[in-house]
Amino acid sequence: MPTAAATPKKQNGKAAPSVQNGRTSHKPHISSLLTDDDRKKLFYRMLQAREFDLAMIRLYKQGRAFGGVYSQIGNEAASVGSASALRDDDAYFPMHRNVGGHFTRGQELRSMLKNFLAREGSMMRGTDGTGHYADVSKKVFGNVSHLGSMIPVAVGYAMAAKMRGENTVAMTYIGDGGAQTGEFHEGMNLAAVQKTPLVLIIENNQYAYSSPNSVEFACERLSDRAVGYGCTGITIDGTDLELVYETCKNAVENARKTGVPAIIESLTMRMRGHAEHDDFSYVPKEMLEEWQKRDPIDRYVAVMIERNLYTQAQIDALRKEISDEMNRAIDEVVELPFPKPEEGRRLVFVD
Ligand SMILES: Cc1ncc(C[n+]2csc(CCOP(=O)(O)OP(=O)(O)O)c2C)c(N)n1
Repeated sequence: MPTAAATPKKQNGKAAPSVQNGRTSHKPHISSLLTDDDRKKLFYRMLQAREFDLAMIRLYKQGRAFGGVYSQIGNEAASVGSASALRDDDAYFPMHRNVGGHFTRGQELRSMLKNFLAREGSMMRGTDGTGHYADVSKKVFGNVSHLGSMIPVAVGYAMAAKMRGENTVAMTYIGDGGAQTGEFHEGMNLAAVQKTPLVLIIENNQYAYSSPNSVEFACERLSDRAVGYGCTGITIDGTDLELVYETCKNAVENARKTGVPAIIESLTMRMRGHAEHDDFSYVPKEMLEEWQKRDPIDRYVAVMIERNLYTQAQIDALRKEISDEMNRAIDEVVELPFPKPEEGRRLVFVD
């Protein structure tokens, strides 16, 4: 596993010197587990996730989105890198900042847009405007809104899969805020005692709504809790795609082999408000500027160019292609009808 030396420290809501590793002083990790083809695929998914978020933000501002728009800008490497470490038969329990993970699991753009734009025939039949859906065929089960509750659910899945003799792993996520719930503790303890192959990514993006890390927990690293449960734990830079991938891959395969769960704390910054209604004026500007230098996509663009996988012109063309396809898909989806009101009752009340 990568060592903690590559790890910036938590910030307690302030710009800390230890994370002033801009693009020049902190070289991204290059994983021997990835081929150049893999790199291109992962890069594409990060770009797709970013474009999806930007499109949803535009739609929100135009009054065409429904409910909150929770962007994952800044979290693309954490989301795509972790989900890529799973096999297709492993189970994925995403949270609200894992659009990149949805794409990685093979979720189709139009199907996601239909759900996010609450159209008839979408996975949640118009009753949801984000990712509270399960796509059983792709083993995507997400997400339980009550923070912390998805951990015991994922543990339960992993226990059942183990009883069925499947040899599969369940991966789930929690934010730095949600990591302070009782269900986090109950879930992780049960996972460790029962030796269930679970990998939990704590997405520490420095804030839970307006609460900074300093009012959330007193330990140095959230991964330090692992020793108390009897599982493995590591804190990593969540803006470094290949570091995330390799750490997660090792944790997934170790959990599969030994049944020992893992806690991986991924350090990032929430680069937008909690959702688009929130102007996040409580976040110091310097802190955002500092993290902007660590933008996961910019960092990986540099890797792509340095390794001669793409030129800047090819990357620009790729981004345009993704953006054009996003706009075409949105134009199609917004023409679709909304569901009939009675659809909202289906699967809630017995007829
Ligand atoms: C048990 C519970 N309490 C409160 C909420 C309301 N809520 C939704 S998201 C959120 C902040 C979550 O912060 P964090 O876990 O750090 O994740 P982030 O949104 O920063 O990614 C809150 C308080 C909730 N969904 N569940």
